[in-house]
Amino acid sequence: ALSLSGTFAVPGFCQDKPAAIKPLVTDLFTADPSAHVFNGKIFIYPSHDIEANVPQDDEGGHFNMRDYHVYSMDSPTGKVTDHGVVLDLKDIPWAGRQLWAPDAAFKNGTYYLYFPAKDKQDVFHIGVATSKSPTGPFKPQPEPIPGSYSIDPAVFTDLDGTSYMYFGGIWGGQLQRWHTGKYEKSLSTDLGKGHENEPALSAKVVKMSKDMLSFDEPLRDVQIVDENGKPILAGDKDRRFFEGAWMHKFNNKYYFSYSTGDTHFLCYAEGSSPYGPFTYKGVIMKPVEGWTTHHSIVDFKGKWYIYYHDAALSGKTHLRNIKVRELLREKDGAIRTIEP
Ligand code: FUB
Repeated sequence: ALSLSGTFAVPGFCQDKPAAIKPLVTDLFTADPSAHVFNGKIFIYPSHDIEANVPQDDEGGHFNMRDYHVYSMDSPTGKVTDHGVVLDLKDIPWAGRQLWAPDAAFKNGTYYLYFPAKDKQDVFHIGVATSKSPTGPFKPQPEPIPGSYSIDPAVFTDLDGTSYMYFGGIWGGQLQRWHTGKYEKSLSTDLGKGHENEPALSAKVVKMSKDMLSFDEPLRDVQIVDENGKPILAGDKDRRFFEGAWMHKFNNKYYFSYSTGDTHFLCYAEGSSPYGPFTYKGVIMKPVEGWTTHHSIVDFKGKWYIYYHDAALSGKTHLRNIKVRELLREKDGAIRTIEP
């Protein structure tokens, strides 16, 4: 099979010999990289992992992050510049703990940093902070986005200028607790035993308001269906949505990608509208070192790149490091599976 953009994407690194892929940042632990091209440069908005000495649990209590840094690069494999702390937990009036995977967007001459955090009652919501520069510092809004919950916001702006937020994550991300429309604390991981043959819990998608600070409509489910048009089931753990949503558009098709969490795949599904439904297509990346896997996909000068993380640097699942490699496609747009 031929790729559209060549096999030797990253200078000196062969797609088929991944051992050479190096962490982009080595002086801090970083994860969940959301990469964007602003003004011809790459900006990365990652989580900043720290050792907070919180014991590991199924709710991700050991991911106890307290601030965000922004990184920039002139090219996907170029020098990485750390722009320092751009938002700190102590400056977010509503937030209690756990600054998880963020994303960023640009509109109206303003840069928006979207981030999940637990409020003071330990319920995840999504906040937004603004800056006139892609490198911050970002000033948080006093309250989370009304109607937001759960984790892992990813904001996609279509060619017509409309922006959409995709978000959600089960287990520690608390998406299952909102299944009935109101917060239900007793659901700790997913819908639980006996629900395996029901449609899996869905990520959410919503159009953003013009000022990018609120939602413009009710939330919708991001439906993922199989090749027969049937919803992916909750028991189908190799394919069902877990967390880490991302959207990109290629050749007029919408590619919704995500992590399967406890089965550790990055997968994708394809659709003809930003709202879906999306048909499951395959695995983008097989399991990396560490429990979590999380990515973003970005076009830089006609080549596509995947930013992701693993835990190779520390050997500890909550102390991760971000990496990049080229994303290769077959002629029909299908994404070639990466063996990390
Ligand atoms: O970084 C904390 C959480 O781990 C993220 O929000 C998830 O996507 C997973 O990567």
